[in-house]
Amino acid sequence: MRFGARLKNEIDSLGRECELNPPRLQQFDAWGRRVDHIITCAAWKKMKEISAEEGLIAEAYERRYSNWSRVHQVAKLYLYAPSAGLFTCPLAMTDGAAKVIESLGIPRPVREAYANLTSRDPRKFWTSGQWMTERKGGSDVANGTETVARELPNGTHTLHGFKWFTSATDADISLTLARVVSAEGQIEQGSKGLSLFYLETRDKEGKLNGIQIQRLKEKLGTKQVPTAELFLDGARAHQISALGRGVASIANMLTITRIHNAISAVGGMRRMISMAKDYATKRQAFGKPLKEHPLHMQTLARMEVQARGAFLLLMETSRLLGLEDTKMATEQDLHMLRLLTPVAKLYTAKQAIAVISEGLECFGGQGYMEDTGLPAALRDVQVLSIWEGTTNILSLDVLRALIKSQGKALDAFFSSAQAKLDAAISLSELKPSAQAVQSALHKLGQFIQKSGSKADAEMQLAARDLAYTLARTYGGVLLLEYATRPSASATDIVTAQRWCHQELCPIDRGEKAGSYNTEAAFLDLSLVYTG
Ligand code: UCC
Ligand code: FAD
Repeated sequence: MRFGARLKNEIDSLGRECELNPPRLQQFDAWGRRVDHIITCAAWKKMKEISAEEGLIAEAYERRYSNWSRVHQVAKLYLYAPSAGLFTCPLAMTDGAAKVIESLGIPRPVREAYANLTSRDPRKFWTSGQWMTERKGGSDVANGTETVARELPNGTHTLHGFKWFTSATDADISLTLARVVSAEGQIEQGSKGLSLFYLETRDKEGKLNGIQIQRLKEKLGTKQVPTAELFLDGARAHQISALGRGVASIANMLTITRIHNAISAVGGMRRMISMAKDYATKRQAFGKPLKEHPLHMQTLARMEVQARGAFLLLMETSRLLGLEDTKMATEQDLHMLRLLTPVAKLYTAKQAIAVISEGLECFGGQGYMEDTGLPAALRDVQVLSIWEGTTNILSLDVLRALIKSQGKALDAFFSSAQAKLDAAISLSELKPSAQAVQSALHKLGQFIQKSGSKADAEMQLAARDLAYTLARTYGGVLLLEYATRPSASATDIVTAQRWCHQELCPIDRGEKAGSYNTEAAFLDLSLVYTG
């Protein structure tokens, strides 16, 4: 109640102010000295204070509600995100940095940082960046990273390189990747050459730590967030992972930020649907409110089903993360968390883009008008399928998770799905939907059995359809489970039924169409480039 009131009475208008007063870069002071100062509006600064006061990061680390602390935090962030003026972006990375530091045992050089990242005191609270992308590539980090780290006699390092995308660059600290130069002056290429570094962006006097801000990015959306190109020219940094374990060590950050991405996707859908619902009660067309036009209601109902399924995917992933946080997760939970994180990120991002685009249309021409604030929602949502790993990269990450677990992640998926489906099968109104999911799972199982003989390149061709199949079947499973509660409403049942009416197993269609073999790959290439 209290937080809801704060969102309505204070945070929502601050978020709008962030949109209207984007950050700018002051590169020189009046005397021509290079200062590289990112100027943000008062509302953006206030968001930082509010984030601390509300414990938007702290909640997950204080563990007041044991394994449910994460769900509590995610629920709060879900309410906060659509009003946050994109302050959710630095919060995601702050949460990710805290998780990485915690998982490394909170080593001495980052003890104070950890305390600040997880503080409820606005005077102490720090935010973090996540600098992984360089000019040569953001997906292929192993080959794209050119930044080098030179060791100093005291064991710290200086970083030298160029970071092509750095969001919320006004952050207090950042985690970043670099290649350590050996005593012989050698560096190792590829993933094994990358180590993880912690740095503070400014010193105690506020001077940048060996960093030049080249420029702020001119972006389609997320204009509230300063996103910069950075030249690291001797930035002092602490190596916090073992040598060559940079990617594996920052993976915890990726898990957290990808879940935050899903929070924003689902929160964004919910906000747009709420506004469109309200508008439909007020706007008249053809002599009656839009609400009374069945075709318009069908449009909104379809958006609603997508948002509800996405919400459960998000919350289930968060529940699993809460178990992992508190070391209460079973082996099955850990496999499910690893698998559902990329699935939830990639799928909810695509759903949100579609739902929010449809949502703008629900307002007719007004949906296209800047002063309604609606177009910003569409601009901002578009990034959710790009940053923190594109749809294809996350689909390949799903494959990575499956392969690395040697089948255990899929076993976990099938047994978890089946356990949740059992109750639905016994209810007559849900039985056909549960059977549709079971049939999709069966076809998925058949595909997996056959895929043992597939070459790596063929499996890559199947990766996106595989990820979509996991998202749709598991979304169905969760909606069915929800609809079998004794207190389930009639609309909970209809939601589950309608979700299960969509194509649940794209991998089966793709397989039958012969989409995953070398001939199909050749045809794709010629289709795109010939004629
Ligand atoms: O975009 C960014 C910030 C935007 C602003 C913040 C928004 C937050 C949302 C807020 C909403 C409002 S930051 C940049 C994000 N960049 C990416 O996401 C990179 C995309 N590329 C990938 O994800 C790739 O898959 C890579 C870079 C992770 C692949 O790297 P490698 O080196 O080719 O991968 P390897 O060799 O397969 O994996 C190296 C190790 C392995 O562990 P070991 O060595 O123990 O076998 C992998 O199992 O890392 C492990 N690993 C993982 N572990 C790789 N990925 C993962 C994973 N996802 N989870 C666990
Ligand atoms: P590329 O890797 O060049 O990808 C181009 C296309 O090729 C994509 O569609 C991709 O899916 C596809 N592709 C690539 N490889 C494969 C493959 N093997 N198989 C199939 N398809 C493939 N990065 C940070 O590190 N920190 C930040 O704070 C940050 N902030 C950002 C803010 C914004 C607003 C944006 C837009 C980006 C930000 N990024 C940040 C960068 C972001 O993470 C990368 O842009 C993203 O990971 C993609 O990398 P790329 O741009 O190099 O695209």
